[in-house]
Amino acid sequence: NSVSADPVELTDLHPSRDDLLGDVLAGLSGTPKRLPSKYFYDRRGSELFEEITRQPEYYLTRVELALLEAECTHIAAVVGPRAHVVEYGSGSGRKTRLLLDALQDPVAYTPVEISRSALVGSVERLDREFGPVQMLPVLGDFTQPVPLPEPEREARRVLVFFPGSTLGNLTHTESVRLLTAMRETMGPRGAALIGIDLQKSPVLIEAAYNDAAGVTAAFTLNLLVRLNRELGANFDLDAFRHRAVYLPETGRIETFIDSQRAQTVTVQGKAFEFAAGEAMQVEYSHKYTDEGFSALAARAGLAVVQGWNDPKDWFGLRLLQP
Ligand code: AVJ
Repeated sequence: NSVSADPVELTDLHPSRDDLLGDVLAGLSGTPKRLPSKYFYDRRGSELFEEITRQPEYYLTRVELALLEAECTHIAAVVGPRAHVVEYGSGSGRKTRLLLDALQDPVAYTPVEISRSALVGSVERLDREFGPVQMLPVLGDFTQPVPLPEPEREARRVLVFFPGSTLGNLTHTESVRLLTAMRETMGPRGAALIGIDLQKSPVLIEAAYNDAAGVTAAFTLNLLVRLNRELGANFDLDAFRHRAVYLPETGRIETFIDSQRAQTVTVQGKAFEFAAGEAMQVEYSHKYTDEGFSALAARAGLAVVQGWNDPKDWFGLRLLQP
């Protein structure tokens, strides 16, 4: 299943059009209607996400980058030499650069990323910058089992890197399943470095998902643009609106696409009725407490062995081991 793509070999496990269609038809048939957030990341969606990270309200990326920069020497000391770094949802690879730079003699780098354009772009840049690190990219959905490519040089341990609080997009049940799969991937001597957005003032959290410039709204609605293009759906972009609310009781942002009027949308000949004001659920972004995150990890057989927070305790990095 590998195709050669100069200069590095790419394992192509990209979800097929049938996967997308099946997930969308199932999601639109449910009550409430739902669409999976992993489908946000087509070429345009990955670009819009990068633009979100530059918005003043979206503190997550800025704070995590500063935290990584401040702590990467300590992190590298705990991880030790000759790691095979496996990153889930690697995106642009900006955080990867800091980590690979700090680690002692990393052997290989396996980004697992669903956006072809983001993956190819980041691997080309990192390959130029980190010559001795073997690039073993996997194009695919990290919530599905991913066969780990074998580096030419033997690694001392696998380090799974999962920054960005992307774990927060999964339900707790899905998170435990993913963390369990991660434990399998890393093996008994492995470790995982996970970025988590911490619970804080609801005003700050809600602002991060409702930026004034409307970039997050464009990012959310781009999902409908994608379905129109790739599945021949007929979502009227002017008749749907982005809405994100933080629920302190569940510690999560819930993002909806609201139908502005009663309307019918057709996807591959199947009609779906939307009522006026009907909310379609498109994303969760969970925010964590220390206890809550440790409990999730424990359910997957993983222990938090070290943690680092930024000075305001807005964002954390946690090192997990079996
Ligand atoms: C990339 C998954 C971390 O949930 O904060 C940003 C995605 N969605 N704004 C997040 C996102 C809306 C982001 N992650």
